Amino acid sequence: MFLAEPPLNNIVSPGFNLYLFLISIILIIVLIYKMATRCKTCENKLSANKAGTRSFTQYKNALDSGQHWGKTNLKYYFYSTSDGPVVQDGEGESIRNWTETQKNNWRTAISEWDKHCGLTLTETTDINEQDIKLYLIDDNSYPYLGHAYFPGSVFKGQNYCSYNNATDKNFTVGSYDYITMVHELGHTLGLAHPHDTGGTSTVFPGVSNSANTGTNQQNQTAYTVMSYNDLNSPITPNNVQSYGFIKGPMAYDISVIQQLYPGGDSQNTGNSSHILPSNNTTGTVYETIVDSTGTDTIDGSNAGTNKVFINMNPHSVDGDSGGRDGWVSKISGVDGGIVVANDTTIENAIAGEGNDKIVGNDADNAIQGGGGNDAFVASNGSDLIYGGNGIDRVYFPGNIGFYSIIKYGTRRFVIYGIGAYGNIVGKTDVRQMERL
Ligand SMILES: [Ca+2]
Ligand SMILES: [Ca+2]
Ligand SMILES: [Ca+2]
Ligand SMILES: [Zn+2]
Repeated sequence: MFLAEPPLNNIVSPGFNLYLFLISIILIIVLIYKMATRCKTCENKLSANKAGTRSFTQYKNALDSGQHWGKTNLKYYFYSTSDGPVVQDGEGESIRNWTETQKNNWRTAISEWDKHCGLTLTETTDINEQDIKLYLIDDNSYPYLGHAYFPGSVFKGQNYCSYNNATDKNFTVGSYDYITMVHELGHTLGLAHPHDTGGTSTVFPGVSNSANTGTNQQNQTAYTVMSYNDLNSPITPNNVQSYGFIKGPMAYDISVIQQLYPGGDSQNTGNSSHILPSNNTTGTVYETIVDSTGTDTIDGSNAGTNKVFINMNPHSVDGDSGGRDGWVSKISGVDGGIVVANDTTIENAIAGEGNDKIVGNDADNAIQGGGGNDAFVASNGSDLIYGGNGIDRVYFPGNIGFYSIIKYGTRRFVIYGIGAYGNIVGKTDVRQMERL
């Protein structure tokens, strides 16, 4: 009898804490050996975070330098050796010419910011029109991957990438080195680090230095590209690769940049299929998706029998852990995946032939588990869940006393959530299902 089964809201495995502890130890050891620092924009002393209720405002204040551009049309310009040998901030690095491949990767990084906010970032070949100045510097004595200045600086717009320190000289989109482009451009537009007090910014809750991931591990590049926890974060690869990192601003960055420069492009209009990357190769990235309209799907059906984890919920951007294994939907063993942006609604999900786990959201969902022994976390709304083959199970986050269950034939159940007044507050129609 399914009602007699173990507590339905207990979905954390008993090995969780030990795993987290071991990961933390490895993280600390590797960080000690980390050679290059992402950038040196902010050298202010760190400030301890006050305890208290976490909110988006708290995270926004940590990423907002307080310095912003006073206009929305910004032109960017690629510096070359023909523009003269002296870098304008007087630090004396020598300039190198950008290759066309490097420029194209910059254009991707720039468009990734452009589409999420009301700024219009366009290229110019007229040095007199430049707002954002893109330098490739080549200096053996320079110890950083890049640096940039806030919009309130006399050096505003200046943005430097170090060729000398880059492992992937192309700055391939999704590579460890490409992060520099997205990160430094964040500074150029006015974003600060989550771990220090650049401009008038605060720090993320629970963060006392750049290596801390903070409360619920929010200080990592999977959630903000302004973090230093890129290499060896809990999610990204543990060594420098030409894939496996981020493509653009992530959930916190997107929510903050939208507030600083309201507006932004419609994205993924129509019915969209957001396919989870299924192998580690060039182009495999972590990406935060904004989806404006349509009936949309996160699709992990190309995972084969590798485990798929899908969290359909939009990132809360208020310090929540995601609560159900985190905010990143991904295929096990693949360094890449999807985070749903805060204001985006995904309706449907498809897993693969492995033992997968899917967490629904407040919308009306249609969810397919595929083969394998799948686990589903039920959610608000009127949902339809197909277990597929295997021994599948649906977990309900509330007390079983608040649900009414009707069984239809074999392997089909309809579960109604019961509100405080005996009213029906949600419906989950479960098919091909062995366990509740
Ligand atoms: Ca869509
Ligand atoms: Ca499955
Ligand atoms: Ca739902
Ligand atoms: Zn930085």
